[in-house]
Amino acid sequence: MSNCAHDEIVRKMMAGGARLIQLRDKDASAKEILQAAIACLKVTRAAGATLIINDRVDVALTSNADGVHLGQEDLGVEEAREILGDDKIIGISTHTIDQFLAAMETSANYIAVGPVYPTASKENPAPVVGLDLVREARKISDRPIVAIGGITPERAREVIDAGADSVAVISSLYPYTEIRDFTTRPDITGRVRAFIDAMKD
Ligand code: 3NM
Repeated sequence: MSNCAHDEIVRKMMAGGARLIQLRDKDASAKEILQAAIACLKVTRAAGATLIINDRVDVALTSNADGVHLGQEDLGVEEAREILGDDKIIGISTHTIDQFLAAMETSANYIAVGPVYPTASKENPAPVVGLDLVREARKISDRPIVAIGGITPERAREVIDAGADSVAVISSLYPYTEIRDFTTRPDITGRVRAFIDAMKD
């Protein structure tokens, strides 16, 4: 997806009400992802929103992003903390209760749980954890929980009711095929709004 304008997508998301955005582009080169991070940060900073970088602590550091999101295979939370400092947001993905418990022993600012539903956006995703892992995680932790994987506006309410504080979404905002095809112009702003409406108390 490295040929699309990430900052333009960020602008559209923010227009719909998104306040915490993760830059994730597994196909981008180091140069492309750093350039994208700098461009996206201009947009989020101007509006007081938050931008974190997926996987890449080096890119988060050099772009002075607001933080980084780590997978189980990435640098550890405390290693990232040492590099980025106490003021940055560090989140980590977990796929089992044992991984969640391990994440609670770290200084992670939030813990992601997933995939809650089947997802096509990730290569080799972990087995679907369902709402049960969200509920279990909520019972044992006050740490912000982010649910991820296959979440749609229709499903968002039950995810929040299960105990998630927020949801992380890719394909329901802009299917990968649509975003590469600039003729279809997905309504990213409208889709973000639909999520926020669905999750209102
Ligand atoms: N991480 P969509 S699921 C990036 O379980 C990612 O940790 C997951 O995309 C995890 O909203 C996932 O299209 C993909 O399902 C989320």
